[in-house]
Amino acid sequence: MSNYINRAEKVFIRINQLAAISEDEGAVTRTFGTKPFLEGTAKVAQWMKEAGLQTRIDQIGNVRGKLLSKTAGAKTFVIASHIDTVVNAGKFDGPLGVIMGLDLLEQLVAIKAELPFNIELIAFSDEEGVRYHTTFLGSKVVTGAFDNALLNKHDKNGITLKEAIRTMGGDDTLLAVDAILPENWLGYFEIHIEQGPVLWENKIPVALVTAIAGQKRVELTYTGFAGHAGTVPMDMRNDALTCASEFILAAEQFALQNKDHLVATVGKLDVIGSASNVIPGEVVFSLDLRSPDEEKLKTAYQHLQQLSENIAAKRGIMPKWNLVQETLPVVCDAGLNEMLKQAIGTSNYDLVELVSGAGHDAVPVSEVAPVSMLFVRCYKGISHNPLENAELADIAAAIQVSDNFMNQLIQKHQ
Ligand code: HGY
Ligand code: MN
Ligand code: MN
Repeated sequence: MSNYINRAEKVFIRINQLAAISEDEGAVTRTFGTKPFLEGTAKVAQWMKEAGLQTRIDQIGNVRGKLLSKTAGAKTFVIASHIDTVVNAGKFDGPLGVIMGLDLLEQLVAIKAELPFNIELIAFSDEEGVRYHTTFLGSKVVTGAFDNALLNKHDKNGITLKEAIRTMGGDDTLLAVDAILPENWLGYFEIHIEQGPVLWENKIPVALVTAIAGQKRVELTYTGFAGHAGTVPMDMRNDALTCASEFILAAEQFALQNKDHLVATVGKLDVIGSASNVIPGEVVFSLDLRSPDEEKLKTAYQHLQQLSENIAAKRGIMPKWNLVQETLPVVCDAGLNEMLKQAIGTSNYDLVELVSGAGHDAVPVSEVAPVSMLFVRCYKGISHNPLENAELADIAAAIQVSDNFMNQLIQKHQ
């Protein structure tokens, strides 16, 4: 176990080095295309090069390191996660999977493993979708699913995704060239903190992910009528913010009544032209809906859309409902999961199988390849929060399981 602890210590050092590269003093924020983001990709590229991987940064800023097989025409097994973060993030969500993947490849290089397939380590450039409010930009390029219409999306400063790519030094006309063709994929493995409390509560270091919840991201705009806070009587107002507040609490109530299969979150809300003495005339806010059950997600979406219209009509507000992004629930590959199960058993850890409520780059990858994920126990399940943390022993355990998993995969394809 001491070897795994030593490797886990090196993972921790790199986690902290990457976390120190941030847009915000004293916090971890590295969003797509910013200067700290580019410093972060350069750091990861440097580690990959030092590990002896064939390294490049692709047109959308993914950092990619390849370990080649000597077998002609060998397929590619991808180990990946993301290195962009939410605002005021934790250190582990994303980077842990990339840095542990790097450790696995360093180990294979150290033992001069004969690879029957190529392995590509990828640090995806935009899983969170903070800047352009649409996720998986990096992984969609690698899977060939990138929609060029996204290039015209504007960020809050009016900069298009196309401009952001070009500013980073990328060429948006070559994005398709960066895809791994469907026939060349062998499979996908992503290590990620659980971002939930199950492993923490049960003091178990790792879990196998059986499925990933589907999600729908909506942008709602409520348009009322701005007015003077002091002169407009309460019963003569079209207040966009109180309308949004009624809808938000109703959506929360609905999700609570369906909490066994549904979560609903309003994470962003902007009062346009806000001032303390102005009745809000326009509000723009987000709605994030998730469920592992495709049908129930659809029903909840339709119910809440109707609820939004009813509340707005009652208050004389004009509602706009824009579905920004949606992904179907994903089932992880049974064959890869069988090997992960064995790896967990051989490493003498209890088997825990979880559905992921969080989205991951494994979602777009599941369109072109069999996917597998290993969750690592994290402090009280906290994530998207600077308190996010993981323990050395749990990371060491995840390294032990992942080593075993990779060895099984290599033996299977020898
Ligand atoms: O939102 C998510 O589930 C992920 O953190 N991007
Ligand atoms: Mn996240
Ligand atoms: Mn993540």
